[in-house]
Amino acid sequence: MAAPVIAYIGMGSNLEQPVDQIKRALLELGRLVDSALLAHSSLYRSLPVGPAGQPDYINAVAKLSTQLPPLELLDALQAVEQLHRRVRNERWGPRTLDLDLLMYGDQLIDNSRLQVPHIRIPERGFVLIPWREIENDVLIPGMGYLSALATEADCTGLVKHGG
Ligand code: A4P
Ligand code: MG
Repeated sequence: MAAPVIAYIGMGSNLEQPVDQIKRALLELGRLVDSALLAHSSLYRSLPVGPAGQPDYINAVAKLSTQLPPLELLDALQAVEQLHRRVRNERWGPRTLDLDLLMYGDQLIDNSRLQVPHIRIPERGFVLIPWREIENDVLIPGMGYLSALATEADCTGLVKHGG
């Protein structure tokens, strides 16, 4: 068995009761094979980035320990998306559940299916602020420290759900 690696997952939903979608997805992440859910952030409401006219998003970040290799973890995350009847239409369009592999240990991955760290981390307050809630600081390979990126993040319209 491979040694466990820490991975961070960005979660987003803006269709069909997004709060319930994210809560269910957290339970499913907790059941991933050869993995353990170590922590997760609060749920946040955020303004949509991408095509206009779509509903607000609910976003969260989860921390896993996993023995799955990166592409197997991506397969497992996409299987969870499928449980939520995710339909892929337009880029950045509305979705029942989006699970992005933000970071996988200290690895830099760039192949046809997977870029890690996720390339849009630095521009997304809805990822950085929830992430900072569960991780005081971490060096994101090739991007810098989470704390520094989070300080500069655009947080317009980002609010803790229920808070
Ligand atoms: N892929 C490559 N790298 C990764 C990775 N690190 N994690 C590939 C996950 N997947 C990765 O993804 C398309 C392909 O990216 C996958 O098949 C995988 O092989 P997708 O989830 O089908 O498509 P997508 O999500 O529409 O595209 P993308 O580029 O992942 O979009 P993002 O960056 O996820 O943006 N606004 C708010 N407020 N909150 C959001 O959560 N999310 C998006 C989606 C847009 N606007 C948003 C939010
Ligand atoms: Mg995605």
